Amino acid sequence: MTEAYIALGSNLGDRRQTLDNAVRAIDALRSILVIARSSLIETDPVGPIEQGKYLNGVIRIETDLTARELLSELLRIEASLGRDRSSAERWGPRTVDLDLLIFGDAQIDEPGLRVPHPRIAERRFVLEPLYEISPNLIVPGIDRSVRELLAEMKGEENPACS
Ligand code: A4P
Ligand code: MG
Repeated sequence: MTEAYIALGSNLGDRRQTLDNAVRAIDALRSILVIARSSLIETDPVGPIEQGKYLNGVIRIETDLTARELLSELLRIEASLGRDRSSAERWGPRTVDLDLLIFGDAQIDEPGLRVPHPRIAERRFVLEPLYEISPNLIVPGIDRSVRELLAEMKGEENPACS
């Protein structure tokens, strides 16, 4: 069994309903057990595209899937919840985004699969919900805890207080 973390995001449609449905669909798989779930927080959109606010959250799961199998299940669930990638621009609005953040202690850099998620340490909308459920989790490769990464981010934003 591997412990893994998945980021949830939505900024189109009934965001809360969609994310609830996503967690339910993940938990319904025989190969995945959802063991912790953060609150859903409203966040300002990050990135160059003007778009609505997001709801973001994180879940912790246990699974006997491989990282690649898990990602393909996540992509399948995104599609089943109505995410249409054909017209989607990168960083743009989406009904649901499921990102594989961390997969045990794995460090993977292959076409179509990068773990830990390459932007995990820069994103408050990921670190804050992760902090709520796993403040002491060490991010593989970066070798710092979620608590430390969040504290560093706060320092950066307001150097006078660091
Ligand atoms: N892929 C590779 N590794 C992974 C992984 N660890 N997890 C591949 C998920 N996918 C992974 O993903 C593109 C491809 O990356 C997948 O098909 C998979 O094979 P995507 O979700 O279609 O691409 P994207 O989300 O448009 O781009 P990207 O760069 O992943 O964007 P992010 O990082 O997901 O950012 N602001 C707020 N406040 N909250 C948000 O949730 N999200 C984004 C999207 C922008 N701004 C945001 C938020
Ligand atoms: Mg994504």
